[in-house]
Amino acid sequence: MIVSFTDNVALCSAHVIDTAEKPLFKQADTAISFKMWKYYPVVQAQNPHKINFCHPNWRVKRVVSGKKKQAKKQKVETTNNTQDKMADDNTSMPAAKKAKCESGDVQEARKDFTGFVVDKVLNEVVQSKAIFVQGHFKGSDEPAVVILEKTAFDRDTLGDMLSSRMELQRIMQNDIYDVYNGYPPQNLNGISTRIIYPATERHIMKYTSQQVYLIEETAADYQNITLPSITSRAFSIQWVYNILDKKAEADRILYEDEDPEIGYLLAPDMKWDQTQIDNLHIDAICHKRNIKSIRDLTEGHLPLLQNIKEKGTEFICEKYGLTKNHLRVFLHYQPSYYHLHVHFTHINFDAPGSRVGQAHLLSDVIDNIQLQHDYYQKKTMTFTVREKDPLFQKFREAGKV
Ligand code: G7M
Repeated sequence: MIVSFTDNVALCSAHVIDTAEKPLFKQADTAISFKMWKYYPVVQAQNPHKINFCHPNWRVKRVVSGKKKQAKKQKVETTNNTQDKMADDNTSMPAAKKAKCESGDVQEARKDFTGFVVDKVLNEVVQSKAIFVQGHFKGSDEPAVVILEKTAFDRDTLGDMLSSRMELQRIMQNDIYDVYNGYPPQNLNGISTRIIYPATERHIMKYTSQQVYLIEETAADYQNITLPSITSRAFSIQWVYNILDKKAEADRILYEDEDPEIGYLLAPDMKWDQTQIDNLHIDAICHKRNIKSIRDLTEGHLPLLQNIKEKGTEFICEKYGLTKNHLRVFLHYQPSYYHLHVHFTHINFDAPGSRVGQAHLLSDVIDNIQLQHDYYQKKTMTFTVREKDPLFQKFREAGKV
């Protein structure tokens, strides 16, 4: 996409739509000129691949022309700062592939799974009706992980579903009991589909069915085993920086406090489809970039933690008509991504990772630090870890398991 700005005119060749899929500009493939400023002010335009419109329903659907490759290269260079390197996924990924994974670019949306080949089923969770598949796209030697999960019902569309639009095929009938397979209309029959491509060996391991272990990590274990492992083998946190820099998911940000010390933004977790409040899952991602996990938290971070707890809770409660007693607000230890973030989930939702051994309530974390300023530097932390996780291997090598 080529975008240039004068005082009040934006030139761009992009296919811009509103969320109701109504095209706003028909000349999608040709450069068009429109008085954006007057009617629809642009709030951010430093990144030519991302324009944020003031109108909340607007987004750029797809880029149809322009100097995409060149922009991509520049962006990778500028985002590869020292801190990014610390959190790189170092699992033997070639540099070119890594650059592709970690760029701030918005990739063009896929329309279907054309060319996808299933290689193996990594895991299947019957309770949540989810399946984790490894495969590849024809012509590519890079693996992909696809996660399919049946979504919760949307109460607002039940009327539409239980109508003549739902086809029924009888399975059995007995007295007053009638059982069918129902085939709802396509727009009510979505499956949450997440694609990780190219996936690293670590992603494949993460989604592979495996034994889980409980580990007790002393303060010394953290320094000697966990910390070196985070530095060299943790998942990339480029996606977090993309959100903070508004290179991705900018239109999904719900709330932002821009303060560099105590500020954060709230965005729906990737796993929440936002159709049901009962499985609400929002993440608070802090702006400060050097807090890896609970282990780094000291009393200096209390204003940040309190700001997340108070303002974040207040915002979510007001937006979704909840009270603070409806929310489970917690941090993970170990997290998957070592950039401090806090999970807000609905109390009715048995979210993955909300169990003992992984979740730490934010209010307890604040309280513990208030009781003792270096609580999390001293405490023995107990956590669950999967057998194929490199961290587990490190604890095993150290004779701790
Ligand atoms: O375990 P940990 O506390 O690190 O949890 C990280 C959370 O980030 C998980 O609940 C993921 O679903 C969520 N997440 C992971 N990715 C890659 C993304 C992403 O790209 N966007 C959003 N919004 N959430 C993500």
